[in-house]
Amino acid sequence: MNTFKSVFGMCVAVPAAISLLAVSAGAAPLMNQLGFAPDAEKTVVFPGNDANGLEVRDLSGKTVLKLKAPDVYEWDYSGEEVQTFDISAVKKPGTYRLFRGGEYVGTPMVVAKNVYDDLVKASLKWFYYQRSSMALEPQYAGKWARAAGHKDDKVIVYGTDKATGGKGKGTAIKSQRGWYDAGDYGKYIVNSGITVFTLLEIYEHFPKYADSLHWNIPREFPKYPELLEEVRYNLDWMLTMQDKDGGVYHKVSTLKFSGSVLPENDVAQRYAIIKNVTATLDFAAVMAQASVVYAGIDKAYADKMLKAAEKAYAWAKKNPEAFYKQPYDVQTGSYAPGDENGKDEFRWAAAELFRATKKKEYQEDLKANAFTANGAWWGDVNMLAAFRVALDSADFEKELVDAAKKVVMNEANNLRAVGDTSAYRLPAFPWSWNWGSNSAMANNGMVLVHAYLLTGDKSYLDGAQQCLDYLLGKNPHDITYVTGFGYRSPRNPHHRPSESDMVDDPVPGMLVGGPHLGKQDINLDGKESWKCPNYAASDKPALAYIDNRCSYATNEVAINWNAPLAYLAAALEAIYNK
Ligand code: 9MR
Repeated sequence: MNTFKSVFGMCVAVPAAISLLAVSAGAAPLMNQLGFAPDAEKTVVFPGNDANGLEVRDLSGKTVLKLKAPDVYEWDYSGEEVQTFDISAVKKPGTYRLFRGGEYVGTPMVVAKNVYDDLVKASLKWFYYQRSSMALEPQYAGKWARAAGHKDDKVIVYGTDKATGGKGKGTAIKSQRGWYDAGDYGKYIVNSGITVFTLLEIYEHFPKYADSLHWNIPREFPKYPELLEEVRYNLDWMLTMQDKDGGVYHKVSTLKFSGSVLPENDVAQRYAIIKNVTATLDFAAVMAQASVVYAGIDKAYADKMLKAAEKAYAWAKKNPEAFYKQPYDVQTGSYAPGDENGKDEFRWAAAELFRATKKKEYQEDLKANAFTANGAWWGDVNMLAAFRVALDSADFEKELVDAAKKVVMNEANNLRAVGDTSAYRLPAFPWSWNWGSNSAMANNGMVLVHAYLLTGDKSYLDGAQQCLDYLLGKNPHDITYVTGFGYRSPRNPHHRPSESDMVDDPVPGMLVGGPHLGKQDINLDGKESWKCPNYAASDKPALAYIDNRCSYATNEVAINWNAPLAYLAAALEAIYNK
């Protein structure tokens, strides 16, 4: 489809001479509340329609930039008329104030190196806060310290006990460690797959930058870089999910979601639920990737992971139709898209396994399973395969590398075209506005970073900046969507520990899901009083958000959403400040 045209068509220019009537003088600017690197693109959005230009003054009061009022454009995703200024010319590190019509508007704007370091650290530290099976000690967790929850030393294999249709007491396995997925306490292999991949990509692309950061977590493997220490906590759990025959269970969870309680108080029986092909392939892919990343620091662990990856792939080849179907008595997350075909997971696993082993058979499988234009999200991992092949081109046949590069660059070019022409300067597609829309924006940013790494063309980095700007305040709600960051941020995320710990501040560093029109958690018929008030009345996707813990569809948090936020912020820091 022609994305450029369809989205460009929504951005209607209003004739300037008629519309510039200064009807909304004094409106506050929407912008990245953490600031910008000196060489970054810097855009500021003003809702409304104001004849005044913009002045940027430094803290001595000196005007460093003066711009005329730009044309007014409408942003279809919010229905607003806005004016967007490009203030990239302000490059000197410092704190600035914006003035319109002689009045100071909004909050200060910062230009500096390392403006996102704290964000990168907090978004990674959050994975520590999500650890199951262990207590969080005050020396690491501060006021968010808590007792251990979910030991997971006796998880029952679903279907083997009487409660789930089996005959006896059930087969128990140990499935310890690992991160809670989100606001709930489930541990899901499919979602762990894309999350671990994304975190390891930070290490693969920006190892020096990753090593320069420390975020105070307990050290079990002091020789590991901190990021790899954190990721190992989840890899160890993933390894427990592989059965002897190589197949991998979909998830560990209770049958129903728990109430809003602390981990220690969610004591219902947990199950290892149903081996299937997509979980097994996602497992194979990240184990193969991790075996490459960890090889230099822990050969024995890397070998163990590679063996597990090959065994998983072999199981998947024997069971290509074994798709996950949520049993009638299980209500926790399903992580199974309706249109499942397994091709994208096979593609990704084959790409990772070929890089890790150089065995011909994996490359042959990859050649027989052409890239598509889809991804990246948990439900379609095609783009992860494309990233791998496009950026590790030395290993793969040229034909495959060209195909992978084409997929990444097409997506990046479509995004860039939208970013440059949309009223908000946001590279988003109509289908980006879904459950977890904020992660779609972060994943779009990741595509743009990969395009930059492939070409060195800064315009892709500008596109990635636009994605991060949106998440950090350049949005109609004028908030950063990350807890604890910026002037205004979510206070009431759908996150059981934050809801039940009696600490006023939510756990910091969490990216909430973000606006969309799915309305799954709205009390539409008036009969489900536990659901949310109607926050989506206007039918504009970018507005459909509520900072209320009732909103599991817009205000939950999740590991696969934080990981691309961390990647995007880390990439911009590492690239601009190298
Ligand atoms: O991120 C998932 C989203 O794409 C789905 O539409 C939604 C409904 O199935 O589920 C989301 O994932 C949730 C998971 O099922 C359970 N843990 C919380 C996740 C974030 O809301």
